[in-house]
Amino acid sequence: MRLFIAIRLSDEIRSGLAEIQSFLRNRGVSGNFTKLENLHLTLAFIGEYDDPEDVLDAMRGVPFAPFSIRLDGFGSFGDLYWCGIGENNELSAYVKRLRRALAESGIPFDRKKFSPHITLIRKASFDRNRSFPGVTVPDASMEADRVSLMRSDRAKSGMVYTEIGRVLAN
Ligand code: 2AM
Repeated sequence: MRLFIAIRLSDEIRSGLAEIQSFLRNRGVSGNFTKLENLHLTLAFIGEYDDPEDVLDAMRGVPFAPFSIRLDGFGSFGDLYWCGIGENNELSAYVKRLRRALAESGIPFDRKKFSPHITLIRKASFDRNRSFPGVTVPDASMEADRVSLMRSDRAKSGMVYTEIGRVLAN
């Protein structure tokens, strides 16, 4: 199964993100817009791995206190558009410890540098003769008090992400 570790987002954050998506859609940006229920913040992408219990054990070995995350910044990686998460020492420290625990348990994961973002549109395109619309990121934050192990499946209707386990903050 295809696995990743993520923070699931509050309704408030997701509706803020949906506002950005509608704004862009209304100004002529097209592409694969992430469905509301699929919006999440990935902390580590594991990929194909058939022992989720192993991953949960590694996650349980990394205790954390609840911390706050806030939407901040908008940008792109090529044709993928994202909304960022504000500079956050607690989040980066947790991700560092989490990734170390995965490595120590021999669980593979994508080692690309962690750059906290929520993907809003994949394969985005817009009329290059027009300037890209200026996005205002809504002021929205949430308390992260759990981290989820997610399974990703490709369905006819698109990607389906299912939480298959979670660890709670202390
Ligand atoms: P993305 O939104 O930047 O594509 C499920 O695919 C989640 O894992 C997405 O949030 C995706 O990030 C993230 N991810 C990180 N590295 C990935 C990789 N190498 N392949 C696929 N998804 C990856």
